[in-house]
Amino acid sequence: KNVYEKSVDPATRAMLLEADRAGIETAWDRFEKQQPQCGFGQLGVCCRNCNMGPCRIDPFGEGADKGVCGATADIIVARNLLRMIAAGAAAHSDHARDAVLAFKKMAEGKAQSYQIKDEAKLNALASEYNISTEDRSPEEVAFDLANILLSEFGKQTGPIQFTRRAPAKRQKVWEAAGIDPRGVDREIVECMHRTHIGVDNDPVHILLHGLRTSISDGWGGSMIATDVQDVLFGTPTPVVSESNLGVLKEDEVNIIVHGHEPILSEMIVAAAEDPDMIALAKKMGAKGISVAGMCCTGNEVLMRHGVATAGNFLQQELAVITGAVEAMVVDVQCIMPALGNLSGCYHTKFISTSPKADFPGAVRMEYHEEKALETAREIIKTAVENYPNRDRARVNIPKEKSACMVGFSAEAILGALGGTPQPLIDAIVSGAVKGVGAVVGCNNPKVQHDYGHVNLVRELIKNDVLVVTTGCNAIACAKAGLLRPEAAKEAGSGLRAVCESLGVPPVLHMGSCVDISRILVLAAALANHLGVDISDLPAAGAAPEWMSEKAVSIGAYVVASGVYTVLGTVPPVLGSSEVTNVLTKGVGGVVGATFAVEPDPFKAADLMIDHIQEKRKGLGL
Ligand code: BF8
Repeated sequence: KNVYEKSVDPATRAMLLEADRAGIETAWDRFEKQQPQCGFGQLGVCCRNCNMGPCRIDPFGEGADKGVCGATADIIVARNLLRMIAAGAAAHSDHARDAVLAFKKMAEGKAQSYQIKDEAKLNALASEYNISTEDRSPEEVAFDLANILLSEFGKQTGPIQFTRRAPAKRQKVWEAAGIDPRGVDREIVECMHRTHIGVDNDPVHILLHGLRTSISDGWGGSMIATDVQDVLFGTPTPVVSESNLGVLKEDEVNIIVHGHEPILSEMIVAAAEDPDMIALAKKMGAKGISVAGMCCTGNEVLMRHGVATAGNFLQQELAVITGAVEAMVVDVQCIMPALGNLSGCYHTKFISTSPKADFPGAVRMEYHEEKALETAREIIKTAVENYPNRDRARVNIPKEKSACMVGFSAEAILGALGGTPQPLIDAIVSGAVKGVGAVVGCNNPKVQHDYGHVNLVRELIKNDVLVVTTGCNAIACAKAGLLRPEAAKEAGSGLRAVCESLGVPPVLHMGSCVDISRILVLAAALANHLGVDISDLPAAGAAPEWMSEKAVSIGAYVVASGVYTVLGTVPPVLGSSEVTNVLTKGVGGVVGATFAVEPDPFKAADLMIDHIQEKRKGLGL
């Protein structure tokens, strides 16, 4: 493949050419070397769950049709999918746990770098949990809230509180199907137990537990992460910024924060503003210090502070290849271990900070809440002192960058509408806005980088579907200029008029991947206002370039919440016709929504629009 076939993004193309010229390998090259990828793995029919195996089922029906224990392709595929959901839910929810632990330390006065930034949200959460706020300091309230939230993770019986934010009709659906979740830790442990040799061997039963686990992520772990982070760092409101590799500076110390947890990136952003650090940068010959984000921690600081985003998942190596990054600072999730070797070819310091995540070739600067700002300062200092090592001859920053308006939390959207979803509902009823499309998820070298994202979103807005976005899709949209209010010109006339009257883009950036919980809250607000279930709304979801296990958990909880979801890359389930049928048809009878797979973004848009039209009819619109 040439660079044009690899990505639609000009900055990415430029850096891929540079990588070729410098003889540097990227994910695309490693992807090529993996071809042909293992057919058994792609179909999901390989089982490594015990040491009688590994076993694999012959998809052509000529060889083994059962593993040593007797597990069929249906059982193996379902079990493998359940383990993917468990891993994805664990990643989101363990992130959430760390946010709550930091929040608790803040409340105890043990993490002085953090404060309560959104007291109104703290009080709203306290009232949701019946925690008294009268005559009590915010920290006392926060302490009680932190303890209750911590206990939610391991709640053994009964649903956790945030799942009660779902419309009552949705909760009944979950109860009827036996998938109303308990605490996310319990559900994940049960996934691992059920998929151990000789436990759960009914594909439908296994998949139902997958839905249950995913709900405990979306309406549990992920939602806890979002809400606690909002209390600690502020609930996002609209802010303007820039995106793509062109945000890196020729004459400043460039620091990239990459990963997922704002607990770290917030402190880096704060420490970079320290006048002593800026003075040191000047002493080193730089004009200043510039922090840019990557992936979801980038989205967190973009949403709250307008910190520019350097790119999405497949651009992480390219950032180093610009030769202009003094430090690539990472915490957890979606960080390629390849960054270690790659940084060694440049002057970039690859700094890992999480006690949970180590990488070959990384400098470890472990990060603990008690000394948050101190560690952040040390990290900045390391980056600044690395500036003189920058080899000017190797600096190659692509010029491309796009403006973007971001920061559309559910609160900000409702606020912009005057505190009630009614204006949006009126626009949907009048047909000016046909419905809402939630487009999210990763990059994947199986797909031309950003092609699926940008084309699907363009097609939706052209057809008057308002798009809400998170994660790497949001960054793709930012780079393509779709997060500017002027992008309303690319929308159909109805959506365009609505956006222009509100001064907002037709694609609303709602945050990181844990912030898909914001989309759930917005969907619940719309459904409750109309007195219907989420599955009745003219709404559809999509993940055009997904690759991570987190995305599998997200897809499952979005469907379990009643939203039809189109995947752009094929999940490893085609080895089982039963599992494939359940996901694309049968599950509809249980939760009122199904999955579809459609790699072509134009056809995917058609599927979503058809679904939206059908739901409009159902509502009599
Ligand atoms: O959590 S979209 S590649 S960065 S997994 Fe990862 Fe996928 Fe990007 Fe954020 Ni989400």
